[in-house]
Amino acid sequence: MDFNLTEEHKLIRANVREFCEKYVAPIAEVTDSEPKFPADTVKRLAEQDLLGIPYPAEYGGAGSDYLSYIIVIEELSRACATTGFTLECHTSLACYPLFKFGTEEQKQKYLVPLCKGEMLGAFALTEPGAGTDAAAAATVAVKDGDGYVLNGSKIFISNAPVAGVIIVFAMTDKTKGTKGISAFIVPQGTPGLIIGKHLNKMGIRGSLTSEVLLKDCRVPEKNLLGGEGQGFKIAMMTLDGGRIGIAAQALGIAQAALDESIHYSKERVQFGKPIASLQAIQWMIANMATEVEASRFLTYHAAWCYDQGLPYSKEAAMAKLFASETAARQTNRAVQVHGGIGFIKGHKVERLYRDAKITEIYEGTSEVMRMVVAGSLLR
Ligand code: COS
Repeated sequence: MDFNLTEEHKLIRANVREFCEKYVAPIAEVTDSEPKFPADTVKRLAEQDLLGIPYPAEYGGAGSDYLSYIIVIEELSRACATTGFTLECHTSLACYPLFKFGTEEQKQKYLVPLCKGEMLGAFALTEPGAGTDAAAAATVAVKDGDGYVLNGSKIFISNAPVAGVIIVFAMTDKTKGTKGISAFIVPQGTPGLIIGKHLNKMGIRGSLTSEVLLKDCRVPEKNLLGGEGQGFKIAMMTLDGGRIGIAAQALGIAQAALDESIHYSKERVQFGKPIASLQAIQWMIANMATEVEASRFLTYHAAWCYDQGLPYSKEAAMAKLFASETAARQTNRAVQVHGGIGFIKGHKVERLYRDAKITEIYEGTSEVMRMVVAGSLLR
């Protein structure tokens, strides 16, 4: 067993860290406070060939492995959780279903421009009445001649306002439950596709999240992704990979909380000495570092399973569960180490504290992660 990263992985981390120091960290505060979508950073990521990291070069990707992609998300999120998530949502939730289930024509038309960074992608599954119970979708797609007409509403759809294409899930046969859901490729600008209200979030504030409304939105039959009734399986498989991405985002946030706490505790003097010399602080730092390292092992292991072609649904759920709860705990501790200053707007740990929360919720809550883990152990 070798716990070392390869030279290639180390190089990717070093390059992305340099990129973050130059372009991401300096605008992270403004990205959060205004809030402002980091459009220039996304352009720069595209120039660095980072918008389709784990997909083959023939589809415009970088042809790297999943672990490389996970390291990039971790490093971006360490500097700015909004930026890490924007890339994760695009790569895991929009590109993956096209790569895995798309026809060659669909890949050429949509996956290639997504991976080249000519447009961003989004994934529209959640509805006001169908969150954790994803199979309760009320959005319908009715076959009409050589196409489908979609009607319904989606909520909490990240990247939707800036996406060139959205993967939309809708019921084609309500009588069949999970087997009645289908996935559709809906390009921005399709009549009847309406980007609704922008949602004002607690954290990852620079990422754009909105409602998506479908009003007699007609797509051609060739925009059906996979077969009719394949939608739930496509969504679940897509989310399995996405959960490793969110684990990496949480890992980056937790690492940043640890970095800030180490730095501050060495500088801050109380009782005539740096607070790092106090056992209360040392124990907090030791606990933080241990849990961050455990998150990293779980997350990299899940990515390794993906790369080896092994099952990774349970591993992804464990990684996301542990890394997201670790991020929430560590950012809380980081604010505690900082005291009053950590509670003030504009301080990095105040932002990290808010950014961490969503990792316990999206792409499957911690409760769903426990269901997936228990389901795989007890079946
Ligand atoms: N990969 C492939 N297929 C999967 C799968 C996976 N990871 N998970 C479930 N399936 C299949 C099952 O095999 C089953 O197929 P069969 O009927 O052929 O056996 C089918 O999907 C239904 O599975 P199940 O009965 O487990 O579905 P449930 O409705 O009980 O849902 C949970 C299970 C709660 C785990 C699922 O709905 C879920 O993950 N919800 C959270 C959704 C989510 O993450 N939302 C966030 C949206 S993006 S921010």
